[in-house]
Amino acid sequence: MATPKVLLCFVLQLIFLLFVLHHPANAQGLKVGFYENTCPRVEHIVKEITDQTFSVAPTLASPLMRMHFHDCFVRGCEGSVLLNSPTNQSEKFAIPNLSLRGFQIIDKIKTALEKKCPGVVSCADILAIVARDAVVALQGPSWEVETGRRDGHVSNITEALFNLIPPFANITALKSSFASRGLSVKDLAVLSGGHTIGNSHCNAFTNRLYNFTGKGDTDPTLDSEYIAKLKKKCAPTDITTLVEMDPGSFKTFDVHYFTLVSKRRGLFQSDAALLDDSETRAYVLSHTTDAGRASFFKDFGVSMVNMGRIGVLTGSAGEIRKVCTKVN
Ligand code: HEM
Ligand SMILES: *[C@@H]1O[C@H](CO)[C@@H](O)[C@H](O)[C@H]1NC(C)=O
Ligand SMILES: *[C@@H]1O[C@H](CO)[C@@H](O)[C@H](O)[C@H]1NC(C)=O
Ligand SMILES: *[C@@H]1O[C@H](CO)[C@@H](O)[C@H](O)[C@H]1NC(C)=O
Ligand SMILES: *[C@@H]1O[C@H](CO)[C@@H](O)[C@H](O)[C@H]1NC(C)=O
Ligand SMILES: CC(=O)N[C@H]1CO[C@H](CO)[C@@H](O)[C@@H]1O
Repeated sequence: MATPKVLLCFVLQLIFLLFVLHHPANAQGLKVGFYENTCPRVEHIVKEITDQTFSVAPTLASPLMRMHFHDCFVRGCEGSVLLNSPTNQSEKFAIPNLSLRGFQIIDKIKTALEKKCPGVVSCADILAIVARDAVVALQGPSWEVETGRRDGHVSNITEALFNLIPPFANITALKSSFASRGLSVKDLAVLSGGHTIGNSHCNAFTNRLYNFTGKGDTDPTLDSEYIAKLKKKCAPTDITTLVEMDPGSFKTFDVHYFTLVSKRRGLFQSDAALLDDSETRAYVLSHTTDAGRASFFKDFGVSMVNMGRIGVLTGSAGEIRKVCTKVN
């Protein structure tokens, strides 16, 4: 009598264990498949909308990917970048945010999810899933996105100004900014590769072209032919023109960013700075051709997951917003 019961119990325990080990929660309480029971179709629903969006507006993929980065680097990945403020004092009004676009897509996804599984999926998780879908849409790698983040209550323009890394950051500042968020030097090199897609406004780099040290000079670390090309696109005070960060393949997620940096054609000082540290330099130099593609793709997924763990709210912290632009 007891034997089959004991056996059954054992088998159930084994199944449970295998299940838990398959997608274990990490130290922060996130895990792949967090909505398995509460909103099993979440990733399908997101993908339907992102596919549809990127097919008609492919240029939205890069800013939507960047949105997750901005979210995570200010207060952690808890959706603060999405909040509106009646007095324009939330993060999205900080100067570095000027160019974030695609907020309406996040709202559209949230509306669709609220219909299917009301009050379940956080806005912070939507950003993490969309970032992955955006990279996939541009022929980049895919990775399993950890979910289980909850949304924060606060968004503060001053914090965004202090926490977002400026394009003129040097290697010391970049490394310490990443380290303070639990990210490694390798994560810095790998995630900088995100600049293989998208555009930048001229004003993020015109100092390098016209008045680098206040003497009307140029940045000696930027290739002089490239400077001449960029000057044709950007006048000294231009704050509206967009320039492809990886000219020729800004719509394709590839290793070409590392080729550019190695040729001293990284657009920002923060890109060029990767050559100033032995570890980041080695990473750049070993990923300059398609031979480095598979390794970069694998690393990128790992580093995006690492980034997605910064300062998350889990368990009973925070809330699940009903509308991503405002707290409940
Ligand atoms: C390491 C420090 C970083 C700095 C200083 C930096 C800075 C910038 C700047 C100044 C722009 C141009 C914004 C504009 O003028 O429109 C930009 C664009 C972009 N960044 Fe970064 N970034 C950094 C890291 C990252 C990371 C970690 C990611 C994601 C993994 C990322 C993804 C992007 C993308 C996709 C764009 C293009 C956005 C678009 O097309 O609208 N960046 N970044
Ligand atoms: C907030 O910014 C928008 C433009 O983004 C502007 O139309 C509006 O007047 C601003 N509101 C306040 C209170 O400054
Ligand atoms: C925003 O953050 C700054 C700097 O941490 C702080 O001084 C300020 O009080 C905050 N503002 C609000 C409205 O919480
Ligand atoms: C790097 O930037 C930081 C902060 O802007 C500055 O304090 C530091 O002196 C710079 N380091 C080097 C080596 O230029
Ligand atoms: C270059 O910068 C210096 C110092 O900030 C400033 O005095 C000068 O007017 C600038 N020159 C140009 C051409 O903008
Ligand atoms: C200061 C400023 O103009 N901030 C912008 C930040 O981004 C949002 C969304 O695109 C704009 O509406 C704000 O105007």
